[in-house]
Amino acid sequence: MKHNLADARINVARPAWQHQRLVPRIVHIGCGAFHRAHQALYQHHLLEVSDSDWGICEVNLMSASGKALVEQLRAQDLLYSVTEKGATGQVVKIIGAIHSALHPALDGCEGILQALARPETAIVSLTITEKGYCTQGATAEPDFSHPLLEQDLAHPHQPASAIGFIVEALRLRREAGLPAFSVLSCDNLRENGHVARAVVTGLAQQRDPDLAAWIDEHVTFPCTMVDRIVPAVTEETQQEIAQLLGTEDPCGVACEPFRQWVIEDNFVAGRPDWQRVGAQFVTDVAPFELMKLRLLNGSHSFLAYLGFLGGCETIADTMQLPAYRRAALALMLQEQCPTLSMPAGVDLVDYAHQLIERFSNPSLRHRTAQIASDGSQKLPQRLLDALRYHLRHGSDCRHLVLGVAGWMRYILGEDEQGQRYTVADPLAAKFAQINQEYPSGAGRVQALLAIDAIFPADLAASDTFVTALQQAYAALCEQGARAAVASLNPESA
Ligand code: NAI
Ligand code: CS2
Repeated sequence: MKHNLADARINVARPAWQHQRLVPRIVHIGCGAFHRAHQALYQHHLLEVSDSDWGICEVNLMSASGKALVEQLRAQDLLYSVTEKGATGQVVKIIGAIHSALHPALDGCEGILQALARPETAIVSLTITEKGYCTQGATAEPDFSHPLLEQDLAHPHQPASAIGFIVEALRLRREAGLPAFSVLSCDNLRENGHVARAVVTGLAQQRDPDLAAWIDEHVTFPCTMVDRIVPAVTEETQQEIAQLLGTEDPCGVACEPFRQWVIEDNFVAGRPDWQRVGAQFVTDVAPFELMKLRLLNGSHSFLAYLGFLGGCETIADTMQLPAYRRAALALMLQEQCPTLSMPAGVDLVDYAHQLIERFSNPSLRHRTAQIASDGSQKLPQRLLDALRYHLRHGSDCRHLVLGVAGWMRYILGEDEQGQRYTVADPLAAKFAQINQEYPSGAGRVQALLAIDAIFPADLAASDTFVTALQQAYAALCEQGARAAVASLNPESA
């Protein structure tokens, strides 16, 4: 069935402009749920209030689902809906910021390289997940043994990774005498722009040091802090969206009302005036990034592992349990906030309380299992960085320790009722090997701590940390997640 939001009987206003207005000045790689509810929506709002002509050429590189989304967007005139769901109601918008949509299986590598290399392209933005940067664990160093980068180096004109496409496109631009573009990472990584710079110039260096030097001189890699809770779309969500719209929208997404975007203002070929629609341009994103990655994402991961093991399907379910609510707030205020130094005027206590309210949104079904995925790529910036701070200062970090213990227990792949489940993580094979050899006990904790792609050597060698972690892991396995969480703050139980 053709889904055409441009002409179907729908209950929502369509974009007031014609598609011809858009010029593809942005190529976005990773047209996932978050991008559709965040960056593309910001651009849509800018198109509503200005004469901007910036449009987005969407590129999905991975998986069949990425290809299906591109085909679906093309089938519905590149329109899709965003449903913002608050505790008291929802707002549906039809987004008209997409100029085109590409996938290698439909357009070939050359189609995507042409889009990246054409003169209009000024920004290449990314939401390719933490694992999409093909780094060596939590470092910013490219992992050249990664299958995607191996393919990029073996067939540089037919790249496989997002990084490989960017390097090859920059080679083509340089050869054609065209200017460079900016690379705008919108992924949940600390110093995401610096990570993008390191992997792009690192891969280029392997191919051609002169190209690497050109990239280093001419391409900018602004850092960003991005924030909007956008759960993966479920069948139930799709039905809700269809009800609200009056027609199905397989590209539709649902999210919370809150959105925030803090961007380093460092663009070599210009940028949209996103500040007109709520984005903040700053010279130093780092404090905002650390605040968000530690307070929001750190407590998200804590709640995901301990909530899933405690029988909570969603984050909102964990907020119904007083011990979990207290633990999340204590983690933020007592163990994450002391590690931060914010510009004047930022109220971290208020931010923490707002996060608890956001997590409690009953209309968003953000699954603990989704947040629990890819923990090997998330733990360092969400929990381990703050842990290292507390070990240096000799300060209490029992919530952070239990969060790590919760991750170690979760990746066993069996819940507290003995039900098996799949652990989604780039290191899942490594975990399965350890699970086989060490299904329980202190040996298991030691074997996991020895994964240097996750745990820095100083942390794994800290007697204070290892002792606390062994005790927390043993208690978690003996008492269960709910009791272990309750024991964190017994005085206020
Ligand atoms: P999603 O699963 O809907 O989309 C993931 C996108 O990344 C897809 O387009 C997929 O094709 C692409 N991708 C996956 N692995 C890749 C790889 N190795 N190379 C290139 N592309 C790859 O997930 P969603 O919700 O869009 O999240 C994506 C990222 O956005 C997250 O990992 C995070 O970094 C960031 N983010 C997500 C938020 C959310 O609440 N969902 C909020 C803030 C940031
Ligand atoms: C979540 C994030 O899936 C996860 O790991 O913690 O996607 C979270 O929803 C966003 O960072 C919120 O901005």
